[in-house]
Amino acid sequence: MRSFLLGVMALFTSTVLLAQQPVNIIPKPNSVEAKTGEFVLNSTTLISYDNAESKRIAELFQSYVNNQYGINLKTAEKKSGKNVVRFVTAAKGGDEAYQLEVSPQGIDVTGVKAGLFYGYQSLVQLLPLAGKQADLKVGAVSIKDEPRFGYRGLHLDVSRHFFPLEFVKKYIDILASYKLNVFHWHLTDDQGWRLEIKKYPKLTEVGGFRKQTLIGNYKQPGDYDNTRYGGFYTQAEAREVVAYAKERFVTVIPEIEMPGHALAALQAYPELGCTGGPYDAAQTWGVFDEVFCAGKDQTFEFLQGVLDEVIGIFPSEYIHVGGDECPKAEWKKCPHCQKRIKDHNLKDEHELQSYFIQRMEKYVNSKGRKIIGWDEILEGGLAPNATVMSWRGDAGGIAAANEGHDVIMTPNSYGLYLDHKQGPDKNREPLSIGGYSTMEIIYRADPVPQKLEESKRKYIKGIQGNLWTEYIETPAKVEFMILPRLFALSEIAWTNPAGKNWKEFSEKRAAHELARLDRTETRYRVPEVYGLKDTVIYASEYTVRGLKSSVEGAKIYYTLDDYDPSELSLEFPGQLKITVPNGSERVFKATVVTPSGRKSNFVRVQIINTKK
Ligand code: TNX
Repeated sequence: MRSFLLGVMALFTSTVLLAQQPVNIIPKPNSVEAKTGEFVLNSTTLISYDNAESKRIAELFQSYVNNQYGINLKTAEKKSGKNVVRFVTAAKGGDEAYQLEVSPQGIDVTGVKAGLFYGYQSLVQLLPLAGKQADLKVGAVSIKDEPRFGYRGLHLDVSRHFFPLEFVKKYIDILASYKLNVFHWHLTDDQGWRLEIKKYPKLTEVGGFRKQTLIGNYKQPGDYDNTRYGGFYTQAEAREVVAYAKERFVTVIPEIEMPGHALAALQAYPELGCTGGPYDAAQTWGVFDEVFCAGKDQTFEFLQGVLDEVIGIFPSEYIHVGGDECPKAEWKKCPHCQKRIKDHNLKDEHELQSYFIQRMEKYVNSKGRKIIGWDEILEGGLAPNATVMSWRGDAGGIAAANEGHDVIMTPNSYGLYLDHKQGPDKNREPLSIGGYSTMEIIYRADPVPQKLEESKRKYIKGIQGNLWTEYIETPAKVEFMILPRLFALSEIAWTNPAGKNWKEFSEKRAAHELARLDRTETRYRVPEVYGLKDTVIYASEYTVRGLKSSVEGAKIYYTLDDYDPSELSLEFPGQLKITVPNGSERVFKATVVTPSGRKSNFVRVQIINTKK
């Protein structure tokens, strides 16, 4: 009896002590087997590598553990035995695949190239939340992982607002930590040309600056700040970004806009426009009639000269040539453009736009590269080898795939416009362009449209989030706009949709990852409390329950007086019964406050008792 009891007790303690620990990784790995037990990493643990490639990743891990926990680990070559974190270069599928084995004896991260780096990214997410601690416990687990899509991108517009080089690097760090592998750098637009071109120095000297900038939301006539604004990256800096990204397995795709969104270039070289100018770089947002002249050969010579240098700086397979939002008004009036239409038997200005892009495509192809463009490049006939970025919904992507062209899905309708506001009420959000996109909208989107015929689905190469910065002036606001929506984006890019579960994603893994971010300087938007939406209820009594905080370790506070709740308010007790006298109403507002003191927007429930 005694031994039986002891046996039961032993079993009990072992299941308690050896319970499986949650595997909080974003994006969710494609195969996870949680095991019992844990590995304890402390100052006696060794990090091992087997060649120069794994040594670099091993050292990344070493400095991460040092920075986050103040634990200084030693590295060594080909170490076997217990208490070792091993980075092993061995192919486990494609270049992006990895395997991560955590057992009480040690940790093995296996993969080649990007795969090994992604294994490292998964491992650091499994470490406990940062802070000084002697023992870092990592639950035993066996992970086999590889991405659903080969193209997982994030875009940044540095024309509307300019961001310092150091921040561009941080942006790349952020996207790489969620296993994205493309940084689409939107370098030119109406409001500023941001890349040094040696052959055309005025592009940045003149085109890099605008006279002033619109204040607040777009309206006509607007209010302006009366302050010259601008900046640009030298070629040396751009190369630095390319090299920095490469170390993180991120490809930088540069975008040079043509034939529209060209005012900054025209400010510098007015002879490239239909009328010859003068032109001013735009001081407000939108679409402008003044575009590159499609009739003058000079325009093509210029753009080829630009692309020669761009191709020299950026080794990416793709060069983005824009192609979006090009009004045809000027071309209709321009004798050069009309002559071009006649000489080439083009039907209209749409075919002229297609002529423009196809001519540039030939040039880019002759240099061994491919073009990618926004979905307007479909109009008037698609350039033969072009890849299409579908942004105005998914129709452009579907049309391109049906024609056998590769497609990157980035539609605003899938929530992938990260400049859109993150809550339904604009008065609770910072200034933005409008629209509406949340982590949930993105999470629920599937990049492969159901409407697309099975045999054409292979043309969908991946997805991308776009961050247009008309209304985003600071690095802090960039971070606020991408986080945490990037979590959902990375997950639909990486993880097969079979096991999708919004509740598990949002309340467990995203909440945990936000708690990690909460301990850093990086800004993010605290999602509203889960389990409640703005509502009006007609009743004499209402019980609020089932609320969940959106950040692990955060608290929920509430008010009943219609003031905005904060950490100064009452803490939500888990369940709250509200009674409303006849002919009265009560307003319940709840907000999430994180351990570092960041606050979500409130959610508001109005309870009205209409009885007399
Ligand atoms: C459309 S997306 C644009 C950009 C704007 C953006 C604002 C695309 C190809 N063109 O020029 O910044 O909307 O959301």
